[in-house]
Order: sequence, then C-alpha cells, then structure tokens
Amino acid sequence: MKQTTQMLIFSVLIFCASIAWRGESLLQAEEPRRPVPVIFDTDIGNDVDDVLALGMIHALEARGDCKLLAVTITKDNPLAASFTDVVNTFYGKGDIPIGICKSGVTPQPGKFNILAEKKDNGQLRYPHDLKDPQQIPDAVTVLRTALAGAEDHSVVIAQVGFSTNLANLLKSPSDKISPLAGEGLVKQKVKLLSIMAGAFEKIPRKGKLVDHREYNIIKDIPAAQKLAREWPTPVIWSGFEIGLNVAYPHESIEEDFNYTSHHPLAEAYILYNPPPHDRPTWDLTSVLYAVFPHRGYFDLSETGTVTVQEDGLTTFKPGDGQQRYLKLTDAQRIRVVEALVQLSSQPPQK
Ligand SMILES: [Ca+2]
Ligand SMILES: [Ca+2]
Repeated sequence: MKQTTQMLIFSVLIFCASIAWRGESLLQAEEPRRPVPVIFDTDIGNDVDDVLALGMIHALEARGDCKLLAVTITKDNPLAASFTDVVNTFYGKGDIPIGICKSGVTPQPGKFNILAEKKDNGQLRYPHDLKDPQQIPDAVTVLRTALAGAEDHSVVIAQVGFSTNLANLLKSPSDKISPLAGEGLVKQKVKLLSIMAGAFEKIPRKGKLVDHREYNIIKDIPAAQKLAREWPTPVIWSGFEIGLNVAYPHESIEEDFNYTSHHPLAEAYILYNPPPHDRPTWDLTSVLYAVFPHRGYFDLSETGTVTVQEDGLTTFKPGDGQQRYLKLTDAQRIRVVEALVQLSSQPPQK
C-alpha cells in the first residue's frame, strides 16, 4: 500500500514536472503594452495578403491594440505607395507616412495597385492624395524618422516583403533625424521584428516534400542575408509553411466586405485571385503575432539563428541567438483563421 502511495506521488510529480516543462516550451511573450507601435514594411502589390494584413492593422488600431507609425515599401513601383495611401485613407488614416525604395525589384504595377487610379464618372473611386511619384519619401528616411520619435524598445516591425529597406536601415549613417547610425537606432527603439520570410519545413510539391526557397528571400538575397546575420533585436520568423496552412476562407471576401459599395481589400483580392480561391495568409500571421504575441495563436521554436544561403534557402540552427520561428498546431490553425477573418473584415470607425 505504502509502495502504491509512493508510486502515485512519484507519478504526480512527474506529471507536474512535464506540465511545467511544457509550459516553458510553449511560453509565449508577455502581454505587450498597448497600443503596440507598429511599422509595416511590405511589398504590397505582389500578392494580396499584404493588403489584408494592412486592413488588419487598421482594425487593431481602431481597437486600441496597435498604432501604425509608418508603412515602408520594397516593391519598386510608385503605385504601391499610392495604393497603400488608398487603404490608409479608407480607414481614416490618410496621413500615415509612407516610404518606398528604389531597388529595381518587382517594378511592375501588379494586379491591384492600379485601383489607386481607378475612376468612376471622372472621380477617383478611392480618394487619396499620394499620387505624384516625386512626393513619395525614401523608405530609410521614413523608418529613421518613425524610430527616432518612438519610445525606447517599443516598436514592433512587421516585415512582410523583401529585406531591402531594413538592410538599408542597418547601413544608414547618423544624420539630422538621429545621431545614431542604423544599427544603434534599431537596438535602441525596436522591441521585435516579426517577419514573414523563409521556410522552416519542407513544402509539399507534386506529391513530394521539397526544400522551398521563399519569394521574400530570393527577391533580395543579400539583404535577407544581412538581416538574418546582423539584426540586433529578437526576430520571429513566420515561414512559408505557416501561412500556407492557414488559408483565408473566400466566403469572407464574398460576405464580410459588403458594408460599402467598393472595398479596397475585397477588390484587390478579387483582382489578384478571385473567390473561390482561398489565399494563404502569410503576411497576416506576422501581424497577428506582432500584436498578440502572448495569446497562444502560435507556438515558438527554441531560440537560435537563421542563415540565408547563397541560393535563398533558409536554415535554422538552435543555440545562442535571438531568433525563433512560428509553429502551428491544428487547434491553433482554427483559432488563427477566425482571428484573421474577423480582424481583416472589421469596418473602419466612423
Ligand atoms: Ca495621404
Ligand atoms: Ca508580402
């Protein structure tokens, strides 16, 4: 009998220890102070997940969860900036600073940024005032200004395009915006980089699991290498596999955006790849983590470092380092889809 009791106590102890260990391994971040200051760095126009992600940020801002400081763009076409201004203006935030880079990368207008110039009866369908390419500031200037004006260790950057702007920020010298050079400024102001790029699992293709050289990486490999090597704050990577496993239900596009006769998110989605297509939610996952890191939407890998190979493959090595990647269970996937749908389709505040 005594032995049975001892066994029981031992089992309970083991159980508690395993819970504690599991709690540790699943540990999410602390609740951030709200509103979380966010910079959105995007290649908007190359795919439509950037647009839904920007809509989400505006919904989160309306709820007091985040504050959008600036949008910087790595698609080298001025309509990307104009269309960003369209979306910001639609949500009542037409004065948010927008910057762009001159990189020559993906210079084509794309399928939906042309909505910025769409007219009905001679009037712009979507009013906005960032139209002249000469008016659009340089991304690094916009990034440095936003960071210089922020509280120390507060800013979360969601990078959902190429690493061009953030690599250029790291290289930037001190100037009249800040006495700190790029890396020092980032170290002082940025809390977290939440980035959609790379792949940390093999991806199914034609019935096989294969290495995936992810688009945001391969479009500017030197910049991605510099970022992975030198970025001085914690980095959370949302690999290709995460958004791929969380498809945006097209019924939402058909049903949730009809509160207005023209909606820039729904029209962009339809121009890009119309319902019944369920688009993966790559960029949205990085925004969700950026603002709700503590809510268990995702699990995290152990800490380590990400290396970007010459051919664009990303590899993760556990150990010292401030980088992790997102992981997702089936139960989490169901929660994440609902959160993304409700946030992207939330109407602007009156
Ligand atoms: Ca504007
Ligand atoms: Ca993107």
